Parts: sequence; C-alpha cells; structure tokens
Amino acid sequence: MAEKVRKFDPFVESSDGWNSMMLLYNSALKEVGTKIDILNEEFKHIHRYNPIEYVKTRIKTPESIAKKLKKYGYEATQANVMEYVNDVAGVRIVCSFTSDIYRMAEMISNQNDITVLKVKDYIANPKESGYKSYHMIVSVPIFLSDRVVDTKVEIQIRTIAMDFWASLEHKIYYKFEGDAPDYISHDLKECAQMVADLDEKMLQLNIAIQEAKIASEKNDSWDQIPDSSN
Ligand code: 0O2
Repeated sequence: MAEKVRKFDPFVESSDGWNSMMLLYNSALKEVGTKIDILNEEFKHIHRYNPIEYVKTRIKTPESIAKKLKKYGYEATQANVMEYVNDVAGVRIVCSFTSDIYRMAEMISNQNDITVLKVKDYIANPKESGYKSYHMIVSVPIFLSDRVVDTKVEIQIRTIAMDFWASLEHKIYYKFEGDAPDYISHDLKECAQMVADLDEKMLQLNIAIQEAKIASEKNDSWDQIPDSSN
C-alpha cells in the first residue's frame, strides 16, 4: 500500500519516523500542560487568585521547522529537528501580572522532572522592537513502552498586555515582511512603553486589592470581636 504523504514534506525520511517524532512533541505538550494546570490550581488555592488568564499550545508546521533549520544552516532532517529546533512544541502562558510570570517560571523550574535548558528574559531585556516575554526552553522525559526520550518544549510566559502587543507586532512583521515603515515601528515602540506602564499600574492595583482583602478578613475574624462577657 502506498505510504500516506503529508501535504508538504521538506524532510526526506519516512513519515513513520516523522509521526513518532510528533508523538513525542505532542506528549511533551500534554505533560507540560498538565503541570501548568496543577501549578495554577495550587496557586489559586494559596494566593486566592488565578495567575493564569489562558494557556495556548501549538506544534510548529513542517514548513516553519524547515525554514528555521535553513536559517541556522542545517539540512532538513529529523535528527536536526530534535537537535537544533527548540520550539517544535510551544506553550504560551498568559498571566494577569508581571510578578506572576516570574512566579510561574520559578514553579516550573522547580519541578524535578523538568530540565531548564535555556532562558531568555525579554522582560528584563526587551528586544529592539519593544518585544517583551519570558522564554524558557525546557526538556521533559517522555516515557514510551521501551525507552524514555527527553523532549524539548518552548514555554513563553507574558502578560495579557504583552500578548496583545506581540500579536499585533507579529501581524505587522508578516504584512511588511520584516520591513515595516519607520512610523509604524516607532508607534509600536511607543505602544510597548504604554504596555509596560499599564502592566505596572495593574500590578500596583492588584497589590492594593490583596492588601485590602487581608485587612477586611482580619476585621471579620473572631479575634477582632470584643469579649461581651466583660
Ligand atoms: P513563531 O511563528 O511564533 O513560531 P533559539 O533557537 O530558541 O535561540 P529563536 O527561536 O529565534 O532562537 O528564539 P526566540 O528569540 O526566543 O524566539 C522564539 C519565539 O518567540 C518566536 O518564534 C516568536 O514566537 C517569539 N518572538 C521572538 N521575538 C519576537 C518578536 O520580536 N515579536 C514577536 N511578535 N514574537 C517574537 P518564531 O519561530 O520566530 O515564530
């Protein structure tokens, strides 16, 4: 029977090998996704608010993987994908506040079976364009029937405001093929500053809300009620 052919196939090897590789990346996404869910629930339980607004996962397309390998100067082989492409499996965690980003990153790094291979802190060091996000390349063990394969996942953590900015910038980048007119790049940079200011303001407001909550809970406690027997 003829082998099922994928729509686009820049990779010369068998589709069986390709499917096995994708099984690993899909499993890694599930593993990391579950970990994030658990951490989010625990955080909600302890701090009484939900640090994660939403989580998105994606598997890079074969076209995009091949493009990245070409950019790095490697042949489009499955071995090169595993070795050199860090973001075949991607998880984006969108948080409410900047402080949650670092807390999430720390909680993820503290998981025993996760190895952090690389960190890029584009929040502390934004890109020239104004791009902000916290990136981690981690590896997670995938337990197959006969072996364990450490598989890479890229985790991007950012606030809703940073995500809004990045998604617009991404559209502009593609629209102008990386060569946007100066006034657009300039306006985008200005928006990046507004995003940073908004994030800071929202963080301060949240701190004030949390403090007010704690104060009102203290006032409601039994310790605060004067002893009527005296
Ligand atoms: P796509 O289509 O989103 O997947 P590395 O090999 O990891 O060192 P890489 O992949 O360039 O090199 O790492 P980096 O800088 O951490 O970027 C990884 C991803 O972050 C990109 O993936 C984008 O998703 C996002 N990103 C990075 N820089 C920018 C930026 O300036 N603007 C926006 N909107 N997103 C950015 P891809 O593969 O480029 O694209």
